[in-house]
Amino acid sequence: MAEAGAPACCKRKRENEANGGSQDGAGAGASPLAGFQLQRVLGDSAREKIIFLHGKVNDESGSERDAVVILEKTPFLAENITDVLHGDPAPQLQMSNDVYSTYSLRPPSQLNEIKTTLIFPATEKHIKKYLRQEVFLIQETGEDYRNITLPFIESQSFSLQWVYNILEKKAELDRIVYENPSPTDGFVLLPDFKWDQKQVDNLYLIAICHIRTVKSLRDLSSEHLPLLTNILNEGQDAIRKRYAISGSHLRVYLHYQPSYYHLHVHFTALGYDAPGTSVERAHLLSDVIQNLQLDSQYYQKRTITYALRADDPLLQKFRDAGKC
Ligand code: M7G
Repeated sequence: MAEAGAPACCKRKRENEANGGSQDGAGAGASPLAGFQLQRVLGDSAREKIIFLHGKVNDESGSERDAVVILEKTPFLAENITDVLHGDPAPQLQMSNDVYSTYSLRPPSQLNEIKTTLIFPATEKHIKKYLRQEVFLIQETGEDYRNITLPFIESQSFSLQWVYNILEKKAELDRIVYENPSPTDGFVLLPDFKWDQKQVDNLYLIAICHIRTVKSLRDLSSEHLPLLTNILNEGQDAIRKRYAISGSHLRVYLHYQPSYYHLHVHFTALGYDAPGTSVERAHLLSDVIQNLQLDSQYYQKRTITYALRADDPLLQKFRDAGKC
């Protein structure tokens, strides 16, 4: 079991990546973003300063393919604030009243970065994932899981290629923070692609287990307790060493339903209101461990409540079965 990668320093890691240090080809060649033709806005949030876009991009053969682009304004870095305030052009006064005034600042481009995620080519399922939709709560019994959900996820799920690329060290190798290489009880810990790694306030890592037969919470039994306790203890330890954040400041949880059916665990900074932490989706790893210690078959038996989007074919399956 070894802590992998360069010494702890988000900033240095970033410079590395900017210089082409990433081993998954990031930065090589022209970006498909340059040819992105906007089709529609799938969703946005003024509060989170994020927008999800569907567009078309020509692939290498010149055929038009679907693409999803996510643009997100990044959090402020305390070390840059002086440059933002004192920058050129000077702040423009918008209004002034008594002790109150508002300004518009136009910081230099290097202080005005936008985190951009591209999914290309994107499938219909990717587009739907980011399309804002009405959601409905489902109560899935163990039997519903076996009769309705399992056949559905076996027939159509997102590709796990990106997960296997990480486990096989074909992608994101230089981003690995920690690895326990045991094929049964081991995992790889690395930054989630939602995190730009510029500040720890919105820290977000994922632990991906080596074992490939566990799809989700539903497949867990007491035989997985060594794996789960390794993820919790060694994951927290590695994050404390790398980012100086203690276990008591981390939210460690699984999603049910996940988007990707290969067991993985989310680590987010407790003070960060990370997407996907609502009670109808997030299951704290420490609770999962305790439940399995009480009953090895806990997650095969219990009813789990979660939300499904209006256009999710799984919701239709539950409706067809008269379950909602
Ligand atoms: P999930 O619970 O299956 O679904 O989590 P969610 O995406 O709806 O939350 C999968 C996690 O893996 C998410 O937090 C994603 O941001 C993250 N993720 C997805 N992809 C495709 C990648 C990737 O290629 N690299 C990394 N590092 N993280 C990813």
